[in-house]
Amino acid sequence: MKKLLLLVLFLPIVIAKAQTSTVHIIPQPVDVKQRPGTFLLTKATVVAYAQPESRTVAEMLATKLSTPTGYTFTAKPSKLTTPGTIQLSLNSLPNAQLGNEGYTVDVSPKVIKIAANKPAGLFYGMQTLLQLFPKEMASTSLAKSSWTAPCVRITDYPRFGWRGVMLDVSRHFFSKEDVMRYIDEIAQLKYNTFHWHLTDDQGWRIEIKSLPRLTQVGAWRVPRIGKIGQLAPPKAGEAPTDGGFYTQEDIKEVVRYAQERNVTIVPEIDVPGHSMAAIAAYPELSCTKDTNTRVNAGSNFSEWYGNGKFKMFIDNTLNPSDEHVYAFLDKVFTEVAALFPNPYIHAGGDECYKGYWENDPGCKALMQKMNMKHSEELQSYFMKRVEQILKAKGKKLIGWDEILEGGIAPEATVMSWRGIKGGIEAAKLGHEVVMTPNQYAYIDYMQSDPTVEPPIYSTLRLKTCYNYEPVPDSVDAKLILGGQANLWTEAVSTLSHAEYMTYPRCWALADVYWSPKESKNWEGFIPRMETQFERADLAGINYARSAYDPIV
Ligand code: TNX
Repeated sequence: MKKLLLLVLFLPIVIAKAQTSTVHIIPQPVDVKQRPGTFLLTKATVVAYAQPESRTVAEMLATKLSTPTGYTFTAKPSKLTTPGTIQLSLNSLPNAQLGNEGYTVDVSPKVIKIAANKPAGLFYGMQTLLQLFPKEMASTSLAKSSWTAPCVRITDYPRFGWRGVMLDVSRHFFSKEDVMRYIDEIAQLKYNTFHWHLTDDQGWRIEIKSLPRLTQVGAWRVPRIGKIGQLAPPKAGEAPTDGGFYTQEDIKEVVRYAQERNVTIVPEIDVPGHSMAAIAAYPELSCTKDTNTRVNAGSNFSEWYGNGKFKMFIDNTLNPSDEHVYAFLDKVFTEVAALFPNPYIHAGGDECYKGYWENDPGCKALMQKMNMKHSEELQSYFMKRVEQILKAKGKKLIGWDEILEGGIAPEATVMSWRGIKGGIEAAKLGHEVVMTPNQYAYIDYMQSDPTVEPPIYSTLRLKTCYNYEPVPDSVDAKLILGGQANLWTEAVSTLSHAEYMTYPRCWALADVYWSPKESKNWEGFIPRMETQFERADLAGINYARSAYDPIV
């Protein structure tokens, strides 16, 4: 009798425990309270939106629920929550705790309610709800399952406002369809920023109507002949080998697509270094004005680190002493600013070789006139001019941490990539910072077994990503806007390979940038990741299963 009583007393706890393990959400929500019972999705379920502003997300949810179940849901306007309803509604009184991106999800046996202050929150509530259903809900075709979600009350909001992923489309070109798919994937993980690295030595990828050669010439590689670092002169009729670019119509389409998913796009035009594609199109912008300059067909590494020394063999830098360069940049940024609603434009600033500047009469004269002692000050002068150009167009400058050298532009935001030092220095100077340190957030680095992955010069293990803490000690946490994962693509040429490099590390970093610091728990992450492997299989998303293999 006593035993029976004990069983009756503890049974609900046992059941609740067993059910807790079914809630596998990435990123980990702030608060999950599970209750007994489930909601059963049937073909009679109604997807309702309480206000017109909730309609877009409701329609997305209806589509998402229809594909694997085979039921045909359509979103309906309704304030009612009759049994069998999934309702999306905006809070009439804003809930301060939730902010602009937070949400609550309430699953009871009869109704599911997703509530938020803003549509962005509803979008994230939807992503969470989809992960409450069985993994088959991730399927992109008809699937079989019992379509139940556990009864639960989730309250959730992000730790950081900037949760980004960067994709380099210069070293290898990715079609607009690939880019949209990648954006859709990261949006499901509650990333809200897509940093689009649009230009580099290996290709200029954005149409600038007033400067047509940027894409006519700069978007296409030519075959390399000659030794490393020495581009051979063009042969008559030499055909471009590979490349591509986005028209302005393509860009608008991608921006709209991202907006519907609460993703804002930060475009990057990388100057004054990494500019060989622009210089191939307009050689007069460099110091050497070498008309034999070609879009760099080699990789970044072979080109730059020959003999283990940092040296540029070909001038890939814009001439900071030439007013034509600023006129050129004004044209470029006028068109870029008009295409992207995001207040930030990334202007690069990284790895600028200054050897050609040091020998250029114009640069020397400018240095003398401005009383500069070091060529780093020339880069500082350049970035400050860029900031002025952007400011005149209502935009804010963000750049890689080299923009600190020689004096940072007054209002610039710093992306800290060479570790966290730059981020700390910028924050101490009162500047805003986005953390993307290479040792924690560079997803172009190898992640697992070198025998199955193409070798790259460094390694970043999953657990290291997971354990990353973006706010350094001793800085004002308010200045750390958030962080990113960066995918450079010297060695990545397909979307499938990009996905392989991205997951599971961007699942770990989704927790880092969204979830409360206190909820960090590696052991707790593993089962959530394993569920995510299964969802990815059904969704046709590639990933590196070996990434958490303990033997490597
Ligand atoms: C450094 S990160 C670069 C990129 C390379 C990357 C490779 C940064 C601002 N510059 O040009 O692709 O290393 O890991």
